[in-house]
Amino acid sequence: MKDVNANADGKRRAGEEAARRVQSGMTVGLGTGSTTAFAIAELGRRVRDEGLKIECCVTSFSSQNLALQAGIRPLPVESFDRLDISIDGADEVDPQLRLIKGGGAAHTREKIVHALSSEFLCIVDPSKLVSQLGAFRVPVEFLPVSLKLVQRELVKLGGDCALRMAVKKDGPVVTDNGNLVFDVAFPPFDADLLEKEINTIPGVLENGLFARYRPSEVIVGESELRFLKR
Ligand code: ABF
Repeated sequence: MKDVNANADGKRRAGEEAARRVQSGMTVGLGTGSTTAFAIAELGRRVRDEGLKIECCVTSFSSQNLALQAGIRPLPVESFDRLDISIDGADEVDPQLRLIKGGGAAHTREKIVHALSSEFLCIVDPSKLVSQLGAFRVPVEFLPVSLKLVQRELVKLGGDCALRMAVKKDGPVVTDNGNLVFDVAFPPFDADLLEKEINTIPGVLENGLFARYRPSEVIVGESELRFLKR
C-alpha cells in the first residue's frame, strides 16, 4: 500500500510543480492521465485563486472533462499554431528522456500537442524511469480497415501485437479519433529508428514512441522533486 501512496504523492508533487511553471499569458497544452490530472487541478486553483490567465488545449476527452471541472475552458488544438508549454505524463522514460506514451490511448493527439510546444514538461513518479524502453508495450494507433496489414508489418519488425481491449472486454478500445490500438512488444530496439519505421506502415496513424518529440525536462515526483534535463 505504501508504494501506491508514495506513487500517488509523487505524481501530485510532479504535477503541481509543472503547473507552477506556467505564467500568465502563456498558451498551454495539457496531456492525459492521472499525473497530468494533478497539474490540471493545480492550474485550475491558480486560475481561481491567483487570477492566472492562460489559453489551453487538451489531448483527450478525459482531460477535457478534468479541465472543465477545474474551471478551465480548453480551446481546440487546431486553433494553435504553437504552444509555450505542454505538460503530460508517460509510461516509460529512458536515460535519454525518450518516452513510451499511450497507456491512455491518446498518444496521437499528445504528440501533436508536444510538437506544437516550445517546452514539453513530462511529469512522472519514479516507477516510470527505465534503463531501456520496452517493458511497456509500444501503443500503435491505426485505422480499423488496416488491421491485418498493420499486424503483418509489425510482426515483420519483430513485434508481438495485442489488440487493446476495453476494460469490460466487450470489444476493442476505440480512440478519440475512432481508431484501434495495438500494444506491441518488441525485442530491444533503437527508439529513434523504430518510431519512424512504425509510422511508414500504411494505416498507422501514430505510435507511442517519443524519441523525436522528447520532453525538454522530466520532473520526477518523489520525496524530493528530481529534474532530468536533456
Ligand atoms: C498519458 O498518461 C499517456 O500518454 C501515458 O500513457 C499516461 C501516463 O498515465 P499516468 O500519469 O496516469 O501514469 O500521458
